[in-house]
Amino acid sequence: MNEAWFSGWRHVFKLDPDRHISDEALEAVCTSGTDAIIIGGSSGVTFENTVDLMARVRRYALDCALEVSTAEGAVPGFDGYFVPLVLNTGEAEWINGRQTEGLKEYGSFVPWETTAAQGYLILNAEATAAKLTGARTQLTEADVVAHVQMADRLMRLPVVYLEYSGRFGDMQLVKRAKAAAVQARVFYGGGIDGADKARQAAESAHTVVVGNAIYSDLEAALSTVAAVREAAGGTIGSK
Ligand code: 1GP
Repeated sequence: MNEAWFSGWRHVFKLDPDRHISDEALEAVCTSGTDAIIIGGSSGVTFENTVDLMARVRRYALDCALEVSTAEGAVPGFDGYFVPLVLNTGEAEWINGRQTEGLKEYGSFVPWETTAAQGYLILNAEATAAKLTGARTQLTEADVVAHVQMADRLMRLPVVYLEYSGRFGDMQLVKRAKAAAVQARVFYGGGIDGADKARQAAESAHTVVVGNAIYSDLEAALSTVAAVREAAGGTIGSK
């Protein structure tokens, strides 16, 4: 396991700059005991809405990272940066095209010590990110393991992200991905709508990401923090 700045994260809330969250809800999320906030979204992300949300999260003492999906939305001042590479697309634009375009413009400003690539496997065909990137979501277990080996062993990416955004995924597949990863941290996100699914995800991946539930059922979203902590053996922040 790598010792990167995010290596202790077990539970993460992901906030979308393009969606409204009240001050009260944001306070509840940021003081919930979660390890970190990731700010990111698949559409409607701008410099302005990203800065605005970062400034609001900054009132609280927890890590706040940006998932950089567009060069325009690359805002300075975060504790860390993730750059997604979509591994299961046939469109090179989403693997290295947009990333190198962004680096041509902003490469000299990148805080490399706190910037990490995420190897994304998008597995829900209905997810906005899957449609946007032309992801090949119908992967067998052998396909997933091969993608993890490519990301983890060949490319030595520090994160493999199994993304089911909007739908709860196949935990057996997630467990196989985690077992195949030697140095990468396996993130899981998608469809966690309460404690039970959060626990299952925590038993399958290193890091559990909860997004949509924050907006649809805040209490259920908050209950995922303790569920992940319990599945992790009482310590959030452990590996
Ligand atoms: C989205 O993986 C995250 O990028 C979380 O997914 O919104 O379905 O919780 P949900």
